[in-house]
Amino acid sequence: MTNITGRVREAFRGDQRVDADALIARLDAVRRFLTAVDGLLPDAELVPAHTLVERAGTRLALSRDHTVVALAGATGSGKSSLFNALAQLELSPVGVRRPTTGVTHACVWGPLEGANRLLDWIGVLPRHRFVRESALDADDETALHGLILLDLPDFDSVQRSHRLEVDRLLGLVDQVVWVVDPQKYADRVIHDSYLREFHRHRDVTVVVLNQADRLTPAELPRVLDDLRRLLDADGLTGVPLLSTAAIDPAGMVGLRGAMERTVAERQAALRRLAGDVDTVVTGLDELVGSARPAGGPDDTAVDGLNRALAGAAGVPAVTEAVEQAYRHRAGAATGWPLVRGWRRLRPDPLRRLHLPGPTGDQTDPAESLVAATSVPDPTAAQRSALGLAIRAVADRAATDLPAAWPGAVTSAARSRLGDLPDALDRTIAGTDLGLDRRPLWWRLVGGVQWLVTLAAVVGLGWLVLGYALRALGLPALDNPMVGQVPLPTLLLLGGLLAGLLVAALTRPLVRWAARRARAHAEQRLTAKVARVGDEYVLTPVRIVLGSYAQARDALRDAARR
Ligand SMILES: Nc1nc2c(ncn2[C@@H]2O[C@H](COP(=O)(O)OP(=O)(O)OP(=O)(O)O)[C@@H](O)[C@H]2O)c(=O)[nH]1
Ligand SMILES: [Mg+2]
Repeated sequence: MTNITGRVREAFRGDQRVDADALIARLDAVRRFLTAVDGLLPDAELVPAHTLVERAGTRLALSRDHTVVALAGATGSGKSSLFNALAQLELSPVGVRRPTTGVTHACVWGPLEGANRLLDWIGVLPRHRFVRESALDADDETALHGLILLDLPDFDSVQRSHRLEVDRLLGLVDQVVWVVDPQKYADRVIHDSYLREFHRHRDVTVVVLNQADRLTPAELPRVLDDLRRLLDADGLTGVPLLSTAAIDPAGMVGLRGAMERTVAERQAALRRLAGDVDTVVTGLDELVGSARPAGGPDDTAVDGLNRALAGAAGVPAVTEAVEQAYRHRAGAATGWPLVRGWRRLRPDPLRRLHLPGPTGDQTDPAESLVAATSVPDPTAAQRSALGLAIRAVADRAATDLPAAWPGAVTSAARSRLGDLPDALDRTIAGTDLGLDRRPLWWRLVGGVQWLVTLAAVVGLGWLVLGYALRALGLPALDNPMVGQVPLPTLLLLGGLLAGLLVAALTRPLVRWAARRARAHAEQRLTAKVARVGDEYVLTPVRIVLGSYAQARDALRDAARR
């Protein structure tokens, strides 16, 4: 399985510009992904993507002209001192008591109005917002117009609330300046818990070694080299590393220059969000992978499903009844008239199952709400065979999908299981079993049977009449002879024999036609039952496979830088 997010470029992009429209397209792709997987993948896994979509939308809508830069670091590293030095005002208290800064302070270069909505969203209280704009130094500060600088509390604080505040803000700001000092620059907390986590945000990360004035000129390059080595190990190769001295204006030149470039580029917000998209896409990769989505449920599994559905729907019982009913009805129509009445007394095997119901395809089975037939309920074995067949359809459809999906496919396949028995019953009831028409040959044979019976009756009457006349001593009837046999006797015996003969000859024909009727009914029932399977089992599976394909395409688009 090749990794979709292999496409997310890991290389440090440095000066590479992020196109706002391309970023919006990537965010749209993440949104499409979320729509596609809604209800199918565990919500917990989707939280970062939802957060990103929501945050990015708000950030871009609020202001693209401002750049929010946070000064983050351990307590005492000098964040507030750098904040004040950049603002050239004592805005954020600097102290000896640790930690000093408990709430985030903001300084806005340029008019505050435009920045206020952004600061409301970021959550900096109005009393901690300052404006760096005065008539005297307006020109000096123009290079920083659009900068919103934040002085964060310490992330290694004894105060848990400080850490929570820092974590919240690090998710919202456009650029982070990590402030370390010569004593604690190698501290594990900053490297393991923070810097390493930011490796996808290298192009909006700056590291500052503050209090450089405390090092001798010989020590400074050694410490910077050591720090660079640690940053490389954190995955932050190539990020700007500066040394500063908050107490000395000359020691602020490098950082100020870096800030001016960031503000001038107006890229930090876009780069930060692009990094966020990279992170989210990489996190989602495992959920989606790059398996080719199956075209649809597998044919063999579908055949198995249709067989199991036919069994559960009682198709064999119905087709058996169709064959019996055909024989019953054909017998009643073509049998020897003298025993037809007796046949009619026996119940019709189809009527016993309350079949056929409404005939033909005109009736939509879904419209009839009550169970329509008396076809026996599926046995436990048939029910479990159906369960297994549905499972097999789901398993085969999800074979190549990543681990998060087979569960969704199986749930979809089983989602309408409870409605299946009624749907199957209605379908059986609504299927034209082909027994409504009385074939012409039944009528012909039936007519012949009536004729020969009539002949026998006439012969019998004639004979009875002759016998009665003789008994009364009246003149006998003149019986015409056919060969050696008197005509009335021939009519009676011939009629009886012919009736029996026709019945005997018709019987194999009826049996053959009954088997054909059964085969036709089986074909129709199987097709109808398969349609139910398609609607109740396969369609939900196809919908999930479609969602998978959409999610995969969307994630691929989101990965494209
Ligand atoms: N020598 C020297 N001292 C500095 C420098 N920056 C800060 N300090 C001192 O270091 C101490 C801590 O500075 P702060 O700016 O309060 O540090 P912080 O990072 O804001 O600390 P918290 O608010 O507690 O997180 C203060 O006594 C500062 O005067 C620097 O560049 N050089
Ligand atoms: Mg502080």
